[in-house]
Amino acid sequence: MKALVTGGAGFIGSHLVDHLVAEGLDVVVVDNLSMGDLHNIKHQDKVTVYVEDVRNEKFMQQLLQEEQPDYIYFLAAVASVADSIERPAETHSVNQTAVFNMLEYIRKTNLPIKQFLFTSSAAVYGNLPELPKKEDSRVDPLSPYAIDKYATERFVLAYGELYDLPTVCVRFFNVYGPGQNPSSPYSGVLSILTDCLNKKKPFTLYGDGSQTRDFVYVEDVIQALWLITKSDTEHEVFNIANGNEASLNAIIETYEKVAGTSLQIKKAPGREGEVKRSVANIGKLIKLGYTTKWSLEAGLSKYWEGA
Ligand code: UD2
Repeated sequence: MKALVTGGAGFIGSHLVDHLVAEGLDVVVVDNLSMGDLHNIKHQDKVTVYVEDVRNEKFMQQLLQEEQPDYIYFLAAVASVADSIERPAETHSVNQTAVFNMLEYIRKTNLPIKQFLFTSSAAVYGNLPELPKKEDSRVDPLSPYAIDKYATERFVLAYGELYDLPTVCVRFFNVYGPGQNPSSPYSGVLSILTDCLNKKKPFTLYGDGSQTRDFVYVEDVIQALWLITKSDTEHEVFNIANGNEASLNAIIETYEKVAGTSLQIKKAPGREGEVKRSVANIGKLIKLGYTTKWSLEAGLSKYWEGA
């Protein structure tokens, strides 16, 4: 069996690649290294890596023909709401057009795939008050990023239904763990917190810290992705989260305890357009056999150990 992972040198992608290798699959990675790093992949010697952009349509078509993957995990994205607001046309070309072009090619050539998995985001839910977020909750995509993710989900599912393709979508909540790049102010807050605690740098807290998120350790995310693959599920959307709501203040307090050091905090006004509260219903995943193995405290301890 062969898997293609776009964005396979990125934070989540590289963990997935390592898992797929361990499961005995042949793995092919396409990554333009805009955020990713080949060192993130533990078993580089066992993986075929193409440093390319998923927007290179000709390249991607040739790759699909030559490699004939059974499983396709589309993780390549510009995963930043802020970037999508600053450069909507460019982020659209990655977050939607590249995915659409691949689907269209698979349809036209009848490429015999076993599963096409598209990775979307909790961003699609926007700021609506219903909690916890269920896959069939109302959506309110507010940024070009969220709109691209939602519209692409719809393409992926409609292509699945209309052309009998085995497609599935997942919505990541706040994923954290080793390998997350803390270099941008829009990087995951836990990678920034780790960096600040490690280097004794001040941490900028946006807002009063009462905003909540559903943080899920990357190993649980990989568990969820693999369960979805093994279940041969089609035409469904799954939240991938921990299912627990934690405020940023509570997270900081837990992390300080875990790290045995205190954080220097600088206060700043809350970020515009931010979601106030976020937590997922993970019932659909649980039905596939998902159990969260990493509480926030355990995940933070493990993350801190390796930091
Ligand atoms: C996450 C996703 C984003 C999008 C969004 C949808 C990540 C990294 N980002 O954004 O792509 O899907 O969900 O809702 O998963 N914060 C600070 N100081 C910092 C950095 C962050 O106080 O230096 C705060 C930030 O204002 C927010 C919280 O920490 O309230 C979490 O921030 P984040 O960027 O990790 O994730 P989020 O939920 O805003």
